[in-house]
Amino acid sequence: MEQFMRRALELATLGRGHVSPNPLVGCVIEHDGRIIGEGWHQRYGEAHAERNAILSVKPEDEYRLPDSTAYVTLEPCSHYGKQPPCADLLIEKRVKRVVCCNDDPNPLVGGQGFAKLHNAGILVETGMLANVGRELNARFFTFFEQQRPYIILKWAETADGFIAGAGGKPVKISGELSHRLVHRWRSEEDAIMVGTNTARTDNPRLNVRLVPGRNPTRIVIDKQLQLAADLNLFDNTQPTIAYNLLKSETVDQTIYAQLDPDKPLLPQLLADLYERRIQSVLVEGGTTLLQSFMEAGRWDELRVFRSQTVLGEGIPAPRVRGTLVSRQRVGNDELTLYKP
Ligand code: AOF
Ligand code: ZN
Repeated sequence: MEQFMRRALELATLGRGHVSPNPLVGCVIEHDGRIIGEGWHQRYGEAHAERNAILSVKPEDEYRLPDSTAYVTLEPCSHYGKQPPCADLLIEKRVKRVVCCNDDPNPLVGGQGFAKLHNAGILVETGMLANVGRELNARFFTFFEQQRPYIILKWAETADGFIAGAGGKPVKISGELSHRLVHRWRSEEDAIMVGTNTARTDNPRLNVRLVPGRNPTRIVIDKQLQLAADLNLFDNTQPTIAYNLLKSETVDQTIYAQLDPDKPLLPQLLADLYERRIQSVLVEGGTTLLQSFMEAGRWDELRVFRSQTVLGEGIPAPRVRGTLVSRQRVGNDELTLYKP
């Protein structure tokens, strides 16, 4: 029954901001139309959704488990990671049926959770509200299925289409509310990335200041290692990965990662971020970098702020090649979302 899965999906969202790089997972245990247990994955490294749901079952309801259905938003795991396998727990408690939204794309699990349950005689069903489940864990699915992080492109442009002043001179474009929203986005993704020119002309800190939340890893492209060492990006207050063509070396919190100049850079960079287990990246500019993600077709979301400011001249915003998803006002700015 979909209503139980909807509840499990709602519970899963309670883990947002605390479980990455793990997926958001919720679980509801239903007996004869009544919920007898509920749980969700609350924090990275801690108990999975299924265990929390089983633990919440009252002693007087425990005898009902063999006649109950577990609604889990993701295939129960089959491996020993930071936690023991959820499939084993469901088998031990002898639930009758397990219903899921999606198969786990993590190769450590990938189908083996369902196989374990099935072999133990538990009825298994998957694909319920599958689209909602995939949307919930878009970063996790993109990461494993495409072996690269989920890419969010973001910029702010003036009413006449510029993202910076003449010669790249930084100018204030979007308003205070938009600014705060960007800080919240920064706190929600694993990493933020900028190109060489933006690092040099804006000297950004790329941290989370205007809202509470954790700082992401910073990523910069600096092919010839020409950026000045006293830029905020290299202040060692949070990790920074500097992709370059010259060396691999780690100094304090700054990681120099070397790419091969004879191969296309973007695919190498994405493959390296995959190796480093970075599941999502917010790309904040400038135009060249944003454009290269769009041209390579390697992006998942685009968020554009348009302000009422008029500049007259400057660096033009990249050309959008995507499908419009939504439009909303943020203070005096307009925020438009696109998908590929
Ligand atoms: C589940 N239920 O609630 C979650 C699952 O290191 P571990 O033990 O925490 O395992 C992490 C992996 O387990 C993660 O990559 C994903 O494949 C799965 N997450 N599985 O059955 C849960 N969070
Ligand atoms: Zn598990």
